[in-house]
Amino acid sequence: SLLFSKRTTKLKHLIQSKELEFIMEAHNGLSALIVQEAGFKGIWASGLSMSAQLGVRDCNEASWTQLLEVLEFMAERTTIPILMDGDTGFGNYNNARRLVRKLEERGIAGVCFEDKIFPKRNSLGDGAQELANIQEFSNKIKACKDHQRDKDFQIVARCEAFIAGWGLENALERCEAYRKAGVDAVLIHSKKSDFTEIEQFLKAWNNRLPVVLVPTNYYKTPTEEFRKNNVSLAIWANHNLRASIKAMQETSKQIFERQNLLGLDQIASVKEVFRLQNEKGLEEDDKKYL
Ligand code: SPV
Ligand code: MG
Repeated sequence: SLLFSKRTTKLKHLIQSKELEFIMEAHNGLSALIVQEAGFKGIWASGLSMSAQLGVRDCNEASWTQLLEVLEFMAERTTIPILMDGDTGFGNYNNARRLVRKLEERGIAGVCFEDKIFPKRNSLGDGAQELANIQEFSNKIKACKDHQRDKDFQIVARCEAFIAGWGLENALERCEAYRKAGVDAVLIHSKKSDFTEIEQFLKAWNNRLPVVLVPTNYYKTPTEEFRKNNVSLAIWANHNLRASIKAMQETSKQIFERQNLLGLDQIASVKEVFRLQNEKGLEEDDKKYL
């Protein structure tokens, strides 16, 4: 059983097994715990969400050590594996491979690197996107695989060819190069609202390595389509962040307008806050140690 396995081994299984699996976005210790309690087997440490919860843009405004701090809290409150959105690796092969070691030290199970230029821009925005040189990015992947200490630590290569306006041929050429460089899985991204370009990729790719998807924009595609096309992992990439934004906006507005705290039935109780913080665990320890 995988129950007592290392988190890297668990993530490896999620990615490498034939079954379609799902991981859910979290962006701090609390949201990570909430994802785990909901039943998910893994967590996506989204770059968009981690930067947004800090109030900054998703273009590497937060430094990688600031993100490490966030990730450490996420790992502390959970036992399921965390896949970090590592953007472009915060520099060249040397910066990326140092990040890999630091992630291993903090209990993070894997990282996803995308083939763009530092500082990256979010893939769902309207701006132009510049892709990394294929050879340079492949070497970055190889350096990271060579440098990891735990053989099960997962590295996912994210191909942004469709995002940058290139076609199927470029996407396949890139993913094949990353496969040859030794990556564990490929993530093919799209910002189209339909599944067509991803489906064409999946058919042509033909399972050469496990494939990860982020169906934020083509969310209307039935999940069954992913299963039929042998997708390995689907990432629900930003939905806890977006849920919390709406809840906080509505709550702040209501309290501001009414100048009282009546009728806030949608908020969690203070008791629930304590439960999530594991106040009870400390009470029990106090009896033993105080
Ligand atoms: C993220 O969640 O940060 C991602 C996915 O990288 S996307 O926002 O679609 O680029
Ligand atoms: Mg991202």
